[in-house]
Amino acid sequence: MAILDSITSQEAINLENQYGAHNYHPLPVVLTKGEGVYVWDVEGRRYYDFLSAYSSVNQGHCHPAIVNAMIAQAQTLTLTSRAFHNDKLGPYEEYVTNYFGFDKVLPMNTGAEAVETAVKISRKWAYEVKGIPENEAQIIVCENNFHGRTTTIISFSNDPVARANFGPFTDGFMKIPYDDTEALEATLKNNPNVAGFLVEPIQGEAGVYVPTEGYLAKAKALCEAYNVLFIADEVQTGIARTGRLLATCGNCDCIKKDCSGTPETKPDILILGKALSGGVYPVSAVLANDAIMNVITPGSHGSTFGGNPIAAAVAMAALDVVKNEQLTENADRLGKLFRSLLNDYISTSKIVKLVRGKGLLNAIVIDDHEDSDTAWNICLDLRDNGLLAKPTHGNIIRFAPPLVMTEDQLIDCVNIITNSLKNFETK
Ligand code: IF1
Repeated sequence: MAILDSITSQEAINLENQYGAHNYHPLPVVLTKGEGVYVWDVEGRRYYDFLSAYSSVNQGHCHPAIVNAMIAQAQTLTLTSRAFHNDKLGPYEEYVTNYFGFDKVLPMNTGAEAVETAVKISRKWAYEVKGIPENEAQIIVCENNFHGRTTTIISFSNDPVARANFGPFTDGFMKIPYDDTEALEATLKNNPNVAGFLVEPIQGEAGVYVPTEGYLAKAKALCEAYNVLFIADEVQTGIARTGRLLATCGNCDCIKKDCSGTPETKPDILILGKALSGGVYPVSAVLANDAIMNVITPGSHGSTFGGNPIAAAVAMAALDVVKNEQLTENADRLGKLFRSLLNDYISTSKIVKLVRGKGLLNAIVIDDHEDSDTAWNICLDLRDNGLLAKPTHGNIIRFAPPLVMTEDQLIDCVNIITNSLKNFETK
């Protein structure tokens, strides 16, 4: 059947319902175009995108520099597999390892693949370097984590919906409360076979939980003390989203100078995805220094598309945009303005409990029980007022616009958000 050259929103939704697996419950809006901070639906309505494809389009939708890099490479050489070398992978590997300050990178495609890769590297390091008995390695994770949807990753999730009827699960993971270094220390003290501690610097899906100041530094120090790998999943928090190049960067002035992270919180293994490509192509990466990455030998890990020429060209262009357009500084400045303006509203609100976040990764908590539909209805109202956002768990609405937003656009969005919230203050 010829692809329809124009389609109504309802027709598109009907096709998805009939022919697509029902693994999402999207907001009822059908998008057909994206540019910068805006997206348009098939009826021509324009919206501010306040989700950024879960922090993938930090550089704005269809950034010309990134798209042009993809077009140029796509017209030249798209994929060689790793059976042969190509002229883009080495230059990209040099570029991205220097950009983040690590010796080596293992290129993958999705965030979950990168998390799985980090798990495998940590285990192999535990057996071959640390000397943990084979098949005894443990990785510590946090309750309410989100690291992806593969069977091994949901094995260490505590989200019943993400786990239901997908067993049996993978062994070798221990859960502790998030933002709790005492629990981490106790677990490290009582378990000699820990390979690594896998943590989100901010728990995104759980509801944008920002840990207490010093948590990451203390966690890294404990990992060092117990010879355990500090593994940071920055798939969602990385690439300038939180007002630092990485959320594991400390509060130094790295946004003012070239810096490869703060030593006190620099991870042993860094996991990146999403905005590594500006949302143009699936690109993820695992970075580590030689003492860890050199456990990987030919044949021990791989991927057909991992490190392909398009991914390499797109990622270099996407990271260039972050530096050239000073997106880290912009996210830091506009994030502070966003939370300040929202707090002004919250001081008189009966339904919004708080706003929290870092940089342009923020969320508001609606003062309602988790399974109420208030947050969903607020997002429908926001859609009707020209802004797209979606609740994360029940009563929490995440706000994550592209980092290319201007101050005037942000103020316009805050007005849209507060006007919609006012419609629910009396309900
Ligand atoms: C969905 C949100 C969820 C991630 C972190 C790894 C991955 C993700 C910290 C896996 C992916 C996406 C997945 C998407 C919704 C979105 C998400 F937090 F960003 F909102 F689910 F929690 N680490 N997050 O956030 O990366 O394999 O998807 O490339 O699965 O519903 P991926």
